[in-house]
Amino acid sequence: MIHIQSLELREVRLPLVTPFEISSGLTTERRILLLKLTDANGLSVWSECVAGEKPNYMPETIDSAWMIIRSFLAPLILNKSFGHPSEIDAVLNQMIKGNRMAKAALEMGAWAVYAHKTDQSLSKALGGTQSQVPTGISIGLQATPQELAQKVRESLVKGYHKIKIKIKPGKDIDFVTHVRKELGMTFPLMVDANNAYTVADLPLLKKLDAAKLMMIEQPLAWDDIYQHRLVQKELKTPVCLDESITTVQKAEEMAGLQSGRIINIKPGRVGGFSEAVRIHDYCEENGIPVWCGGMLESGIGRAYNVALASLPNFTLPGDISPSSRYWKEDLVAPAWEMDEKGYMSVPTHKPGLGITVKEDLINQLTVRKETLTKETSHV
Ligand code: OSB
Ligand code: MG
Repeated sequence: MIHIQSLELREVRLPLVTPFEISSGLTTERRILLLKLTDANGLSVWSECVAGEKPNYMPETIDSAWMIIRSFLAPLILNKSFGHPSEIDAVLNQMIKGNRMAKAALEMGAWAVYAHKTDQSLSKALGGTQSQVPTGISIGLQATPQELAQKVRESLVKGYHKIKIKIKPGKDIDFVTHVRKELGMTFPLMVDANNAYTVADLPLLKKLDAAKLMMIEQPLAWDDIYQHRLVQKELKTPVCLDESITTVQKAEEMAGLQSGRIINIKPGRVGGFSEAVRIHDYCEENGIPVWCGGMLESGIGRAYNVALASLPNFTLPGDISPSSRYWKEDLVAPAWEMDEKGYMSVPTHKPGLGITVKEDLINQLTVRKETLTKETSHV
């Protein structure tokens, strides 16, 4: 049984080792919302909300998520009893529309509480079958094709199983062509546009076929499915949807309209693990490969992604990179690492997240804090 008695919200600031630029903005320091869920027996777990500082990827932000959790979501969960974490998302979705990143932070935290209480790893609780997952790297926009090729070269040497590069108009075909010319046509390379294009760019997008990419991620609008159909019809390269897939119904729309052939599942984007697993299962039944995306998470959010990525239909390498790719010092011990073959092990033999959260470091980095209990809930 899950019975959350208090919820602590924290904002921590963590500077990225390397600034990360996508088509809609640059991030140099993450403002991260962490939750600490404490149950009736005093068991505490940490979870992470993936919402960024600005609404440039999706509409939510760390500040909107904080408000939604405090005012609307926490009162639906606090001091209520749930038999299983899979019961939680229906309650949240019935009462509150959208705001899936805010919901996910709570829902995934409840799964971790459940995993701890039942003395199993989060991976096991979710139905994970893989004891290690291949790593992948997402490389932000670079100033020149030469600099990009250098970053890709270094990543290949480190052993990443998939290289994803960000593109936008003016930094696309020349950059991708240069990388292929310098480093070869066969290593696993893909691009992510974060909706920087429209259907008017179809002739340009078609030129990317020559680069033999694994996929092109979210070329069109963040909430579009229909127009991606026009792109997929014209391209040999598989289209992968990220932003557009917020529910399993959206995955069904994608498949039905043939708007894409691959899905990037981020549990934070879809409202948590229950929805993420529904998308995973639907894709598995329909022969659609999936991979686990990232949102520049700290080691806490990474634990949740790694657990999800251990499910059987995560057949493509995710945007799952070691702690050192993002942070000088991560919030967890041990830090997430990749082995010399480019794999990350899933902590399948430890209960819950399988890593220790550095509370002292979190305390030092905290710039904002709020504790919610039944008494502080006014809805
Ligand atoms: O589109 O996948 C994306 C980071 C922030 C917002 C959106 C995206 C990304 C990434 C980073 O690509 C992946 C990672 O966490 O390494
Ligand atoms: Mg993406």
